Amino acid sequence: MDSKQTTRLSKFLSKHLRHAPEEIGLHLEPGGWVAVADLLAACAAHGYPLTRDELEDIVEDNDKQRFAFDESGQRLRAQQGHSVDVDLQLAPVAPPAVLYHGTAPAALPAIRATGLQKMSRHHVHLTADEATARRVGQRRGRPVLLAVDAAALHAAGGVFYRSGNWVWLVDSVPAQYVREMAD
Ligand code: HQG
Repeated sequence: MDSKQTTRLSKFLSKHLRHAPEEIGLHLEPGGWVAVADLLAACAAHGYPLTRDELEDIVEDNDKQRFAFDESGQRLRAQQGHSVDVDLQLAPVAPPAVLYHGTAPAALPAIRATGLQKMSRHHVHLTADEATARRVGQRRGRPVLLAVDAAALHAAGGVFYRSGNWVWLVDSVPAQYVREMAD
């Protein structure tokens, strides 16, 4: 499979495992899982046929490790990024002292006023490394890098989760924990 096809399939999987499972007749189980057999059948029925081996390659090669099989290999899920109501069954973890978030200049006034909000997703997404946060911000033009005082928010009762692909997830970050970093 060439990289164009892989990207096309990966986007299709992201869409349906994170946002619109019903659109192709899937239902996410607790944890966000779907049976691989059901997923392959649904993909084929909607114009995205792929084999189990091709799915394994997509999961393995994905640049952000967006998908993961369960231990049996019979179920797949998106590791994070959902907008559908799903309990990923992650355990709360103490975060590193500082986490980062990349955003766009246009979002800054609202973030200054109301902190980081999850918007259409299930959680606010944070990362432990600045470079990744910068890349996330770049999707919307010039990136603005924000540092989050995760230790203080955690101490104040903020509950943090870490997805299997090392994205840090939290319900919201009140403005007093957000610091704007210089370019
Ligand atoms: C902003 C991609 C106004 C927030 C990426 C962001 C990431 C506010 C946007 C993952 C706000 C939401 C998630 C507030 C936050 N007022 N705007 N109070 N609080 N925002 O896409 O974090 O390729 O839902 O800064 O790489 O950008 O899909 O979140 O700009 O890991 O795997 O509202 O999605 O990964 O945008 O990105 P998003 P995000 P994938």
